[in-house]
Order: sequence, then C-alpha cells, then structure tokens
Amino acid sequence: MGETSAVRRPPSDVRRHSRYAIGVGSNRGDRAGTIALARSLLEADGACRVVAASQVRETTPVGGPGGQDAYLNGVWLVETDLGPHQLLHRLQTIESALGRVRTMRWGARTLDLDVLLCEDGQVVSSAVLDVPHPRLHGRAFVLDGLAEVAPHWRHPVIGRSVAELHRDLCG
Ligand code: A4P
Ligand code: MG
Repeated sequence: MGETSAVRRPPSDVRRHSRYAIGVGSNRGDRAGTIALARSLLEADGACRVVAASQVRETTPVGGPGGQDAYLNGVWLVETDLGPHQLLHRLQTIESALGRVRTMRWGARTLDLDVLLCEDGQVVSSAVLDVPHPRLHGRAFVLDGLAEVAPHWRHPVIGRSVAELHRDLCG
C-alpha cells in the first residue's frame, strides 16, 4: 500500500523509509552473476528494496596493485527502514556470503558494496562508516551510475548535486 493510500494511518504507523545510494563493484569471478545474486540477497527478506538501478559498466581499476582485471560497477537506490550502520552490516554480510576475502586495500574483489549517499542528507562519521562515501566525488566509476539514478540528490558536505559533481569531474 503506497503512502497516498486513502486510509489515514495514525502518526505512530507512518513508516520512515530512507533512501540510500549503494555502489556496487566486482572485478573477480562471475562479476555480473555475483552482482545479480547480491541484489537478490539484499532484497530477500523485504527489509531493503532496490527502487532503481543504474546500468552496469565495465571500468578500469583505480588505485590498488597494477594488472587488475576490469571492474563491473553500478549503483542501486535502496529504500529501507534500516539505519546506516545496520545497512552497512547487511552489505558486509552479503559481501562475505559471496566470497569476498579482504586481503589488501583496493585489491581485487568478488564484490564491494559501499554506502555512497543518503537522500535526506544524513552525514555519518564513525569508526566504521563515513557517509557520504569520502571518495565518491572524485570517481567517475561511481558518479556515472549515481548521476543516472539520483541526479538531484545533494552532497551535504560539498553542497552540490550529483549531476553537478558528475559534470565537474567528467565534463
Ligand atoms: N567504510 C567506511 N565508510 C564506508 C562506506 N560508506 N561504505 C569502511 C562501505 N564501507 C565503508 O572497506 C574498508 C572499510 O571501510 C570497511 O571495513 C568499512 O567499515 P572495504 O570494502 O573492506 O575495503 P575497500 O573497498 O578496499 O576500501 P575502500 O577504502 O572503501 O575502497 P574504495 O574507496 O571503495 O575503493 N576501481 C574501479 N574501477 N571500480 C571500483 O569499484 N573500487 C575501489 C575500492 C578501488 N578502485 C576501483 C573500485
Ligand atoms: Mg568497500
């Protein structure tokens, strides 16, 4: 039932969904299959819903050791009642379930799921989570997908929309 339902709910029953942009990356194994499976796992129990998904693009690895295989990168918009740390925990559980082994920073990975940005402009800065993702505005492999699904979302720290950040970086 949508929020425009004719049935008036008491205030305590109003659901407080947040929307988050999730960056998805894979450069090892069956990249497309892993990404599809990750989406199914994320949506499996109904706590998270992917309401938009960008194209998945093949991209050249940035940083890390040389000689890495190309990535597939995309961005999902996820609607959920989970808080940002709960969401991170869920993403990391899915990364592990699909064979992610953390060896080195920016090393090859079967799956990387990053919390990029929250629609409502939340800023999170904790020992395990930074939102907006600290490197999102400098990365075409993130902004290409993000600008496709959330061009009007604003970066709460930089004060520019995603479309503007994309133009700034990619022209
Ligand atoms: N963490 C803090 N904030 C966040 C957040 N917003 N989302 C912490 C997710 N995690 C966040 O991440 C390291 C730690 O960051 C986590 O334990 C979490 O508590 P990780 O996924 O274990 O390792 P990582 O991804 O190698 O590190 P990092 O620094 O997040 O890497 P980046 O910046 O995400 O870059 N090139 C292409 N073409 N495509 C890519 O997808 N990805 C990277 C990784 C490098 N080059 C790439 C790509
Ligand atoms: Mg990551």
